[in-house]
Amino acid sequence: MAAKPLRRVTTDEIAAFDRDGAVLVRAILPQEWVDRARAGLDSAIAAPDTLSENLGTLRVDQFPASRSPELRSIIEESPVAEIVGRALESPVRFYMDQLFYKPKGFVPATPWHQDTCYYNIAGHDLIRAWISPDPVPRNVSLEVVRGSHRWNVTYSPLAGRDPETSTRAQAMLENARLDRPMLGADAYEDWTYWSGIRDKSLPLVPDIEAHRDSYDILGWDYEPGDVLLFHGNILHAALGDVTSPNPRRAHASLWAGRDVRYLHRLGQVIPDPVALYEHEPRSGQPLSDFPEVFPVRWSPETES
Ligand SMILES: O=C(O)CCC(=O)C(=O)O
Repeated sequence: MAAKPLRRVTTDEIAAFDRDGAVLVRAILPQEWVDRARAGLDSAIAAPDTLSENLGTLRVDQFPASRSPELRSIIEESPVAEIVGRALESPVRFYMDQLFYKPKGFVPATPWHQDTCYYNIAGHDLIRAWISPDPVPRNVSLEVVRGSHRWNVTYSPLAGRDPETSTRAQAMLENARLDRPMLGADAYEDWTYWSGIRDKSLPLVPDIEAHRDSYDILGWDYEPGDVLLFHGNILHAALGDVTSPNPRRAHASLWAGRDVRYLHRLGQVIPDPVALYEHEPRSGQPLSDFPEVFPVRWSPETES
């Protein structure tokens, strides 16, 4: 049985998540899970795999829980499943996780992006739980464009921009280890972000940073024990480009509620969870068609 949170997610927090697309749920994760997150992040950071990528001084790993028992326990045994399920008011299935590591010293910003286009799933009941064992003050913490989870737009993945028109994409291609995108289970052998350039129909993320006053931007001072919840379709970024005496280690898990379905995207960037490939999923299938890969981790029907 999973561990309980320090307190219930309040009705105000549930309403804020629904309205704004993000909410910082303060002081809800017991210290034991903060400590496990720290241990799991440190061991995963020390042992990169083929799905680890250095984007300048930002290190991003895909599916780190698949190789870290501590991070796996955060998915399977911690109160995180209950916290996301209560905010979504839905049974929840774990889809995938990522690690974001910015060492002490120069802490880079994370550019504005939307996660939707990076995965082969679609739906409104998508929620991200972002936790850190480090205090993350406002000047290096996450920001969202309030309400953008309801804009009903899928933007082009940042890292997948067309190298013919984007210097950022050109630089990524030059650094890529591959000369072709790997999209199936073979992506686990070696992988970079650049397969996203395959879908040229998606609009670019607007230049939010250059026009901050035109957007309703939400941000927070984060403390260990808080859980930052944000919607899977929201535009988000992290402030940075400052010097910090502390590292910034973060674990972000993506959870799916009732309406989430498989959707094969032309410009998919991140491989599917490896166990899904043998089921040969078709677009439109609900994740509940794959209970062995995506078991329900928490449900309001079984808990009051
Ligand atoms: O931690 C960060 O800087 C970025 C996090 C992020 O983009 C995400 O969790 O989707």
